[in-house]
Amino acid sequence: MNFYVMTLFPEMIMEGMKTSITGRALQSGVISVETFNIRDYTNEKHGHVDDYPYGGGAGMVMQAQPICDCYEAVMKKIGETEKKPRVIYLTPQGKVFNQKLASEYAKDENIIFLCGHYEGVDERALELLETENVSIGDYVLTGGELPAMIMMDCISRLVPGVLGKEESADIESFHDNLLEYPQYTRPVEYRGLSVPSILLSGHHANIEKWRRERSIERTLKVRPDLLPEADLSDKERAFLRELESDRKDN
Ligand code: 6GU
Repeated sequence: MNFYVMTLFPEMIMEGMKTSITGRALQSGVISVETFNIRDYTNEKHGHVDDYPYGGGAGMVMQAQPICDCYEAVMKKIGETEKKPRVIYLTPQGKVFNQKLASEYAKDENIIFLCGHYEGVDERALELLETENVSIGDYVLTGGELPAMIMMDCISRLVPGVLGKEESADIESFHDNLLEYPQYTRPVEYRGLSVPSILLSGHHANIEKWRRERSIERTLKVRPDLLPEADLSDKERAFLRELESDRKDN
């Protein structure tokens, strides 16, 4: 998986990506990240990349020229490909990123990100690059760099070889539309709080059942919107109905 990031803050991207699991994947070569500084491509003699919006209004708009020239440099670097690489423009005006989109993107060989700043990007640049506009949630950030890093992190862990065998085991964790059960490690007692005794019992079937129930409970409490899509057994459905009626009673 090769990521290309068009940005005004390349050091921010590299500093974030070279840490932890993505850093290890960069070292081993299963993923690559290359940044392109949009400012390097401006024809404006003072190095400006933005200007006032036509029609007035607050803030500045990133101009089409440096972005389009930057994009051409990226495409030249990628070279000939079977299909046109996806160009993702990070914007709160986009469709919302999720695990399903991540799995789709993880199949690509090359992905290009365009990180915007200021009040946005000249719409013609987005049209010319045929961008796919993506948001990471319903809140507003100062720029597209953090969203690009979040997306690269999420996509990377789906690329074969990025996670170790142990880590890969829970790659499906969000797929079945249930939140994770609570985890505990040593010691058995900490500040008066004990590990649930069932986890020390060694009875694998009971532990599995307990974990599934805690997952269902937690999902009902904080993400009930996920439950209609969750894959539950008849017994688990009955357990859920019981929880729901308990909640109504209280
Ligand atoms: Cl992709 N960009 C910015 N600037 N803010 C956001 C976002 C993206 N997604 C959520 N908020």
